[in-house]
Amino acid sequence: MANPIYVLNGPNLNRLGVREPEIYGHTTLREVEQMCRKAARDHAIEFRQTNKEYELIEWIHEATDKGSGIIINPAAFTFTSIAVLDALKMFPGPIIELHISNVHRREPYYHHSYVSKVATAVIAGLGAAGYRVAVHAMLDLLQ
Ligand code: DHK
Repeated sequence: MANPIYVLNGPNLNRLGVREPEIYGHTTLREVEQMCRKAARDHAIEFRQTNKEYELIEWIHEATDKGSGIIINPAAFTFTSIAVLDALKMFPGPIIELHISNVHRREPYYHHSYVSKVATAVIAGLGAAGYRVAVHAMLDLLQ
């Protein structure tokens, strides 16, 4: 069995479905998880969300020891956390940075991503469907 793909989600994403639906849509995080598992077929997925920066960092460390790829929506930590960047620098496999919205069309404080410095690829603006695209892309990268 291949090592799992870690799908990691940062702060406020637990509120998907009711959080600014005009931006993030009506799909819930649970539905996103189901979408990822369906897209991954028989490849193992670790799907997690946290509002705690330290916990996201610890999960990146866990993925470094046990995972094959990381798909990460760091949410607001994207733009603020050098600690998340430093953790991702240790990951030897492919990293896909994911945003539901097109952050580059939004407020200027969403325009600079620390995570993009280490990401293999960035997906932004596809809505929740971006997670499915990211899983398919990750499976290709892991071939
Ligand atoms: C999610 C968030 O919570 C915001 O902080 C980002 C990102 C955008 C998203 O589009 O998935 O700016």
